[in-house]
Amino acid sequence: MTFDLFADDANLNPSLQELASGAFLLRGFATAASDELIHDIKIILRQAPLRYLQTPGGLTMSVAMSNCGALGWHSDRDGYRYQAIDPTTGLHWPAMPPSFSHLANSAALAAGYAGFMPDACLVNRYQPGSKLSLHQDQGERDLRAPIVSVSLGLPATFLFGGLKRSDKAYKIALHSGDVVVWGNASRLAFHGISTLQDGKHPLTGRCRLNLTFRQAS
Ligand code: MD6
Ligand code: FE
Repeated sequence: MTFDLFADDANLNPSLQELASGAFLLRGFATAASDELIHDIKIILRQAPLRYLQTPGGLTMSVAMSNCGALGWHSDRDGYRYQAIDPTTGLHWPAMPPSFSHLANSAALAAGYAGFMPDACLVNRYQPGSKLSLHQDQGERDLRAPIVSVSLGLPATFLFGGLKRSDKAYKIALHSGDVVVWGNASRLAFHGISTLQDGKHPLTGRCRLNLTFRQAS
């Protein structure tokens, strides 16, 4: 029998991988909940349809976005911000379903962040050819809270860099059900998603859906 030095303390949860200080990958953490999440995403997108936002520089993003929760993330020529009203419908964003807040809270806890109470959830849809350039998530008022990001459907390559845009970015394959929790020393790390490859997934068809939870206010 081999004696595993680290079995008892360093990694109690074998599906928890530390990507960098404060950033964790929980492989398959959302798999059991994924049918319920997809069901709830469909309801949200009927009330707040996916749309292609403009960057402050005037480019149209290739990832289609919507939101649920008290606040939604928005971008246009005037910049990035959180707002309570969906500019497409003029209504409040749909409420965050309990399936979402429960999953986000338990994933954060599993990564060592107790008491995570998201008030904003960005729903991202990537179709083949979509990508998200390297960026920092920094519009949230309190940077002590982590971000929780859930992948559903087609796989994607997550780019994870450092605190400077020029830092080398590592590539991490994200599959359906994987959750990334991101805080503390990594909270302002640059990150992005490489161009999505074509494929078909039983849960989503020809796309990847991503839920990104924040404590924005
Ligand atoms: C995505 N995710 O996975 C985009 N941000 O589609 C993000 O931009 C992200 O996964 C902060 C923390 C984790 C993330
Ligand atoms: Fe991000």
